[in-house]
Amino acid sequence: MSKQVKSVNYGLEKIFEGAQDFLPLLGTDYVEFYVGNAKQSAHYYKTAFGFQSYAYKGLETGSKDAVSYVLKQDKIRLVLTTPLNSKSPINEHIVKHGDGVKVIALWVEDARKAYEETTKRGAKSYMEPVVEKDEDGEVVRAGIYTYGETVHIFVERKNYKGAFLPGFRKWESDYNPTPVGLKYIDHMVGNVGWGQMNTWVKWYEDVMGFENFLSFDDKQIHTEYSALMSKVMSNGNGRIKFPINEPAKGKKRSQIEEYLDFYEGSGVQHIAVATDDIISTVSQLKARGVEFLPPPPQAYYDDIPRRLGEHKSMMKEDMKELQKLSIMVDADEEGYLLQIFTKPVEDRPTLFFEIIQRMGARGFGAGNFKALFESIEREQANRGTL
Ligand code: TYF
Ligand code: FE
Repeated sequence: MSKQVKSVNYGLEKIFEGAQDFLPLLGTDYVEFYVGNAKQSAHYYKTAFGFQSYAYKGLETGSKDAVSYVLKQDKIRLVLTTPLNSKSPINEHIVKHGDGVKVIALWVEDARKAYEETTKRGAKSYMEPVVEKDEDGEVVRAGIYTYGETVHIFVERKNYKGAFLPGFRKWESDYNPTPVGLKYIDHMVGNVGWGQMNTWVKWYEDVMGFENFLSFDDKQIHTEYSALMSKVMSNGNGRIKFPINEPAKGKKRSQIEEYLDFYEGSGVQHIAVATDDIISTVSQLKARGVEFLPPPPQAYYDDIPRRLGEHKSMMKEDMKELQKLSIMVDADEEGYLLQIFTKPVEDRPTLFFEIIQRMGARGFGAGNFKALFESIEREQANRGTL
């Protein structure tokens, strides 16, 4: 069992008992990336990650300045957006950050109220409430800035029966590689600059009504060369989890600093997607060319029975198979989890994906941090950025 968890606050139901949640969130609505070439990115996410064609807007639908492709796999919706001319403000985002996440959209009952409650508490406005309509009904959206240039858009779709949003049409394609078993977004992690973690922790508490659910300090998260700090923020019903990382002083450049240097600011570091069969999902992703971090050493696998502790007998997966795929295993008070991390999916060492299967555990794999960060450092050393 992991001994690295400093503070565990699993009783979220209790924290929120009695108190009114002023920002009820139903789930993640979509994640929008600003990219240099949405057509090719869409092909990558279909071919490599098993996403399905879902919706489209572009010149053919009257969208003159930008094209967006919407991809879907179970509950996950990705939107890939690219500008069609040099005047679009999307260009500035891409020039500065490279391809990356612009929008973490949150599904709400009442977008106007979500906007009012958060801006009243100090959120900086990105987009005042707008009502968009088509023959399938109407959607209300409003947005606020979070860390860096990243934004949260609140999406109210209770009076809408169309596929995605007004302005989009269904995207029919003859090319639809099979899904790989990705189910929903488990968490999305933000990297913020030196000394800014607690500012953003407080922002999520004050502005969004979130709670700090887990904390890891640099004494727990370090390797020989680098360190970082991380606090996990969760909304009231636990459906939305946003860990926030900040670099800490080490002998060499930590992966968080590397991210901040290459993204040129704070932004989304990784998107963790859940599967209920990680062996099948990861086997398919590898066969389709998704690149994962180099494997942890044998000693890491030798130590798994100790980390599993009392959950050892519960484990259904074959350890040899997990090791063959370089999947990592950790446990906490409530169960175990299986996880693995891709290499960055852009040429800049910025955004990457995590594949996670939770078998009762609600933690984030603290027992894997050291092995994971050492794998990342081997990659940094290869790039000459450690
Ligand atoms: O989300 C998490 O906390 C885990 C571990 O730079 C992690 O996935 C933490 C920091 C990091 C990479 C992974
Ligand atoms: Fe994670």
